[in-house]
Amino acid sequence: LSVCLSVCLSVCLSVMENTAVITSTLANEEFDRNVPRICGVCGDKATGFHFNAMTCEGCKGFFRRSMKRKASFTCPFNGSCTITKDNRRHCQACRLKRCVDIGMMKEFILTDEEVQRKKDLIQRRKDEEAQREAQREAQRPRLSEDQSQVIATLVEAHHKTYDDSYSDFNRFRPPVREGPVTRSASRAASLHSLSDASSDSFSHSPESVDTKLMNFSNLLMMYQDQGGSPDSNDDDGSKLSMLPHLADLVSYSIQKVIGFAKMIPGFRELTAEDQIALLKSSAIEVIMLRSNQSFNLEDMSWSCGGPDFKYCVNDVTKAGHTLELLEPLVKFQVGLKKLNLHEEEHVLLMAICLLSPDRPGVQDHGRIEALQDRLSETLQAYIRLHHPGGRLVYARMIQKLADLRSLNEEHSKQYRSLSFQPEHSMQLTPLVLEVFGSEVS
Ligand code: VDX
Repeated sequence: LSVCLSVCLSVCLSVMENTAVITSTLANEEFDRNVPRICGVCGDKATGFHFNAMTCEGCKGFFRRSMKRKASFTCPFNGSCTITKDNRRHCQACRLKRCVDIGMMKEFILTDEEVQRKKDLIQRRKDEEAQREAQREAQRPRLSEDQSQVIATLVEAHHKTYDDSYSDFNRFRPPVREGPVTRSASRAASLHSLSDASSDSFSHSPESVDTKLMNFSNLLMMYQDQGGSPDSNDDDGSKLSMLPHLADLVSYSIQKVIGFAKMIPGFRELTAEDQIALLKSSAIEVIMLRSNQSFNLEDMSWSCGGPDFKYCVNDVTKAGHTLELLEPLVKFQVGLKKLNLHEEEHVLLMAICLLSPDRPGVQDHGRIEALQDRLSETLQAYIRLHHPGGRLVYARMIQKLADLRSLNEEHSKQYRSLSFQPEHSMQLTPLVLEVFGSEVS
């Protein structure tokens, strides 16, 4: 109540100084923040400032009607009634006196025309604001129909080819992390079949990449029968104990990358030769990109369910790779993870990586560049419109593509040494041998 009084007081004073509006606005804010709005006349709930004082609707109407009627009231008592919400109708004289006392002024009452003009003005302002908002909305740049479609297609393609449950990993030859590989472990491992995984994502169209790579699914099974021979020699089993599992993981991932590539708009329309050239040169990069989805910043490992399918740097060294690759690879994963890409950006980046025209062996450079440009523009537009604070995101993503080139280079180097050793290359899959091999199609 004392706050209410002081506000009323300040309003009364300021009226005299002709700064009523400013002061009442200030006072109003004070009210909004701190005080329940109480009618200065009767103590009922106030609805705001009316004729220069904080009042309820009832006292507002009472004051206006009284002034319009030029009513004069006389108090039936001694002229000092206390006005409350409940008794305010009992003594009009004291109620009106109270109105004047707290600063209500008849000069503030609008004529009917003024009321109408004020209403019109308010309505016009509302209309104008709505119009401005509609204009802003219409002018806001949007993704083109085509761009939205590209994004939707890629996101769907990724969902179809990346299984967050990682349940297929149980079909890979099992990971072996400690001690020498036992004969039985090795044998059990080789019985795990990848043939299911190889068949599900392939269709039979004569001119596309899958037919060429399909030849190797037969080989894939032959290889496994061979590897599963109980007589095979495992003397060297303690070395590269993780190679069978990671080779199967990568082989499986290559199939998924192929499945993804086939759904990138325009990819299937390329010649089989160009499809293969693009896949062979980018597969490892796309695998590194997509693996970021399982990469975990807390423990710097790829976590694909349970302790078995959690891969740390040390595990990968047991597949024949060295820190020269793995250190920058983990750095890359950390940097990429910290970009916090939207899924839309993540899938566009993979598609852009795959459709790089500057890969060895590509014929139709122009066509691939055009496809990649379309994706890059879509990515830039997406970031501009949908990534808050994303000013630097595109540039950083392009830098990641550059990082991938050198990771690819280092992987190729290390893979070459691996594949030159028959006891190790025999642990790979035909698809891995085909895709990472140096033969040109
Ligand atoms: O995200 O030279 C994704 C699916 C999941 C898991 C995953 C992780 C990728 C990893 C972790 C995927 C283990 C080590 C890998 C790394 C990416 C590249 C790296 C496989 C694959 C190895 C350097 C690759 C070595 C391959 C080879 C032995 C043939 O798809």
